Amino acid sequence: MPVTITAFERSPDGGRGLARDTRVRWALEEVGQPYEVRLISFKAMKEPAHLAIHPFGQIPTYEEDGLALFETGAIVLHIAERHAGLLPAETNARARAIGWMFAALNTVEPPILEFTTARVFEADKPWSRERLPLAEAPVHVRLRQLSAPASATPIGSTARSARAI
Ligand SMILES: N[C@@H](CCC(=O)N[C@@H](CS)C(=O)NCC(=O)O)C(=O)O
Repeated sequence: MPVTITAFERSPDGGRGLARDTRVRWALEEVGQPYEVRLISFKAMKEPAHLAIHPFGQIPTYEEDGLALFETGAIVLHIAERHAGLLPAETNARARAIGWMFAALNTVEPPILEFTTARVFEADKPWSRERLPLAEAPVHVRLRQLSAPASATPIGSTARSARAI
């Protein structure tokens, strides 16, 4: 059974990666794994067939040989564990790389999501002008921290180790 992922049927780019399916497509393409994409409507995402593979009724999902996964972090980790090239082989370097995956999802993404919500989806609200700078500031904090030399070194060395496999 080929790998099949789901993506939005209706999105500005026609379900070709603007949403979180980007992460899964990127990982699959990095390791050279062919995959099929099942485009899904907002209505179908909340129906039993899709809820059986994604309890929150979202995209993306990942299906392969009887295995169904949801959550991009879990899917990307699964791909990285089954194919060489995305994670370093050395135990400590691998643990550090996985740590950065969790950081991306749990520490970096939330403030960006908060800001995106304020900027895009709440732009018409009466309190938007006051809220926007409050939502933007934490994004700058995270980006500054990521740009600082202390964190740039582990990111760089992890990337180099991964490429060296
Ligand atoms: N934490 C989840 C988030 C999944 C998610 O929010 N998916 C969005 C598209 S990027 C979605 O399906 N939104 C529609 C909805 O929640 O109804 C992951 O990383 O997979």
